[in-house]
Amino acid sequence: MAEEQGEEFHLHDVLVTFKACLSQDNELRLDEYLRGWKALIKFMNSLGTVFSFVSTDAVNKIGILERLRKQSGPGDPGSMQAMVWAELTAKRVNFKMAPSTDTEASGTRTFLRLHRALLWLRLFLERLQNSAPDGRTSIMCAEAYKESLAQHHPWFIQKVASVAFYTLPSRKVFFEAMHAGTDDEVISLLQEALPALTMVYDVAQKFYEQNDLLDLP
Ligand code: 1PZ
Repeated sequence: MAEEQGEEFHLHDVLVTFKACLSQDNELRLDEYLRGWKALIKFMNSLGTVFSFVSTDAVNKIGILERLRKQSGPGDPGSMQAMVWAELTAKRVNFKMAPSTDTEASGTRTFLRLHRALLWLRLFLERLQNSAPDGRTSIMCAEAYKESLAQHHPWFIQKVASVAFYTLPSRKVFFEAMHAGTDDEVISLLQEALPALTMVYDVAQKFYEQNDLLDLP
């Protein structure tokens, strides 16, 4: 796929990938989802090393899901829903305890971690899209975090995150790093990307909610 070529991040790649994530009957294709995440990590890394503690965890979780994808048999449809059903049937999902190793971690709880982070991204990009040219990314990021991931993180992670937000580059640098043209072009691409991202998020949210999986440790 085009988005895996070269090191530079293009906002457009994320859009294409997240648009390709859902099948007509709303099956969420894991390979596309993980590809979208990898593009996002590339973006985050292009902003500097301060966020390595964030990207290390995300990269790790992408790795867990990729490994599970590789292990799945030829009949596997490759969707998030199929993975969750298979794990539930095999009693691979631990409802009581967090995994102590990566190999113990179910795909179901690992996907949930990325899914929660996707809400942060969505809230952050919404703010970025509507921000004034002198808008502060650190504030947008902190607000989005408070409304999403923070609710699932222990206080010490919240503290580290809140300090890290102050080191975020400016709106101008963010826009440039997206490699999508002028500010107006970035904004119109965001306007297109956000509904695609939201649809993917909503499908997963509804599925986890219906199956009572939103609080997996
Ligand atoms: C570009 C700016 C990036 C700001 C990112 C905002 C996210 C804030 C802070 C997150 C700290 C993550 C440290 C690790 C936390 C883990 O404990 C949790 C729970 O996993 P568990 O311990 O249960 O196995 N991990 C997560 O919540 C997943 C977090 C992934 C964050 C990825 C954000 C990526 C954003 C893409 C940027 C374009």
